Amino acid sequence: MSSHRRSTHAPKPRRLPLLATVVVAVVALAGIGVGVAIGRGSRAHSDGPPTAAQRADYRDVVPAPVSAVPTGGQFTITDSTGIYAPTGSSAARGVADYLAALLRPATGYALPVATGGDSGSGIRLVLADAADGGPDKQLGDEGYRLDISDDQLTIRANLPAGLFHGVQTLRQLLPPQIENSKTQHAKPTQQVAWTVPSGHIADYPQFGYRAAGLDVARHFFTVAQVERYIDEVSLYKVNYLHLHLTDDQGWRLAIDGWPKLTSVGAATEVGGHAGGYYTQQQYRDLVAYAQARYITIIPEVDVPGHVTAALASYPALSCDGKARAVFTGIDTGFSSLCASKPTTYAFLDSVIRQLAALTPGPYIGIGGDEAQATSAGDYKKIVDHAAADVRAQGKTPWGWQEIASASVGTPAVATYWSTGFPTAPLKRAAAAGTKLVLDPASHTYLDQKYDNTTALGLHWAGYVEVENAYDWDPGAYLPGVDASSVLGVEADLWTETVVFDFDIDYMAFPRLPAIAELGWSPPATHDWSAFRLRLASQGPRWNAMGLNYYKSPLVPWPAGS
Ligand code: TNX
Repeated sequence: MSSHRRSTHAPKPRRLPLLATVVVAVVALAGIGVGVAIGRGSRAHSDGPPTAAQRADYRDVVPAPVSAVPTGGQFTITDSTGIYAPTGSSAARGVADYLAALLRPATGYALPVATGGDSGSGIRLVLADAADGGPDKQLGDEGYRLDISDDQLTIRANLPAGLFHGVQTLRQLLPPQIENSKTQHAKPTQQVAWTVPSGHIADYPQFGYRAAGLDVARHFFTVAQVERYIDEVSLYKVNYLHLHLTDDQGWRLAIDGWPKLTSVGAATEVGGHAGGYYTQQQYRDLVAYAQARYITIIPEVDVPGHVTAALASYPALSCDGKARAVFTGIDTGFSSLCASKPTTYAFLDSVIRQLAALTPGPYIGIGGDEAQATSAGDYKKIVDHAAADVRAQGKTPWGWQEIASASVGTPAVATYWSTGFPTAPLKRAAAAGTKLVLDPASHTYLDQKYDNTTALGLHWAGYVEVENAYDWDPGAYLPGVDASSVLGVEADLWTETVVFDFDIDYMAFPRLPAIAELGWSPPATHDWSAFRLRLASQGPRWNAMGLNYYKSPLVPWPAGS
C-alpha cells in the first residue's frame, strides 16, 4: 500500500484539473499497454439536483474500465430501438432478454428482442466466433468491448459472461433514471432522453474471483432478499456469492437424512427471533438466479467450530454428547465437532456430498475459522477429512485462512481475513499452490462500522470508511505472498447486527463497489480522488433503485441524492 494514496479525511479539491487527469491516466495506463481518453461531458455529479438533461460519463463507470475513449456523440434509445442477440447461443439470448427487462420499466418502450438479424441500428450483442476471427484474446472469459456510435450500440465478447458485464457498463452509461421501476415520462418537462455517450470501451477483469459474502446464519435472509442482493452486486461485476450457511446461531440448508439440522437448528437466529432455512429446491433456485447473472454460488458449512446449531440438532456430534440450545448471542470460538466420533465423519460426508450435488460451481466451503474450542490435532483431522470429501466430489475446498495449518493439499482456496501479518503456514500453503482470497477485515468486512456514529455493525477490526475499503492493493497486500497466489477479493457481510434489506444495503453500499473495483480494474486506474467522484455519480442510481446507502461524508454526493 503506497502512502501517497492515503489521503486524510480533510476536504479535497473536487477534482483534478482536466489536463492533469488526462496526463495521469495516460501515463498510468501506458504501463499496461492501453490508451485512455477522458470524456469532456458534464459530470453526473455536478452541483445541484440531477436533472433529466444530465448525461452519464465514461469516467463515472464503476468498476473503472481498462480503457474508455468517448467520441463526443451519443446513441439514443427510442421507442423504435430493437435488441439483437446472436444466433446459436441461448445464454446470449438470455442476456439480451435481461437487458430488455432492465430497460423497459423506466423507458416504457417495447424494446423487442430478436435473435439474429442486424438492423444496422439498435443494440447488438455479438459473440466472437470463427467467422469473426475467433476469440478476442485480450478479453478473456469475462471481458467485453462496447462500441457506441450515433446509430448503433454493440457489445462484443467471447462468452455470454462478457456480454452480461458489458450490459452492466451500459446501464451506468444511461441516465440514472433508467433504474426506476416506473416509466419516467410523467410530465413533458421531465422527459428523459435515454442517451448513451458514444465511444469505445475495452474492458476485462484484473482478478477472476470477485466475491460478495453474505452470512445467512446469524440472521436468516429469504430467497427474495438474497436475490435482491445478487441483483445489487451484479451491477458492479461481482462474480461469486459466498453464502455462509451455518454457524452457532443457525443451520440454513435442509440436508436429507439429517432433518433436525433445520427443524431444531434453524428455528432461531441472533436475538432469539424465528430463524429459517432454504429447502434444497430453494437453494437450487438461488443458484439458478445467480447463474443467470453470471454469479457462482459458493456454499459454506463452517466446521469444526461455529457448530452450536448442529450440536443442538444432533448432540451425538459433540464429544460430551450433551444436548445444547441453539445459540442466540454473538460470541464466537466456543463450539466444536468431535474429532474422535465416527458420527462426525458420517455427518460431514453426507452434508458435503449433498452440497456438491446441489452446487454447479467449483468451490465448496468448509469454513475452518476461529476453532478455538478444537485442539490442533483434532482440527487437522476434521478439516483434512472435509477437504478430502470436497475433492472426492470433484470440487475445490474453500476455507478461511486457518485451513492452511491443516494439510488440505491443492487445489484449495484459503481466504485471508485477519488484520495481522500472514501466518507462516499461510505463506507456505500459498507457495505450495493454495490460492488466496483477500478479504482483510479492516478493509473488506462490510459489517464493521463506518465510524463511531454508525448504529449497526461491529468494530473489532476498526472503523471501515469507504476510503479504507478502497485504499489497498490486493495483489501486494500480504508480505511474503506472491501476487500470482492471489485469486481475487471478497467483501463479507456478517449479520450479527444486520436484520433487514435496508440494513444490508446500508452496510454494503458504498463499500461493496469499492472492493468490486479493486477486483476488476487494473491497478493503474487506482485513484481515490477519482473514485470518490465515480461513487458520487452512483448516488442518484441507488436512489432510483430504492437502495439505502450510507452517505459517506468523504463522497461529494449530488444534492438531492
Ligand atoms: C469474524 S473472520 C468471523 C465471523 C464474524 C465476524 C464478525 C471470520 C472468518 N469469522 O464469524 O461474524 O468476524 O465481524
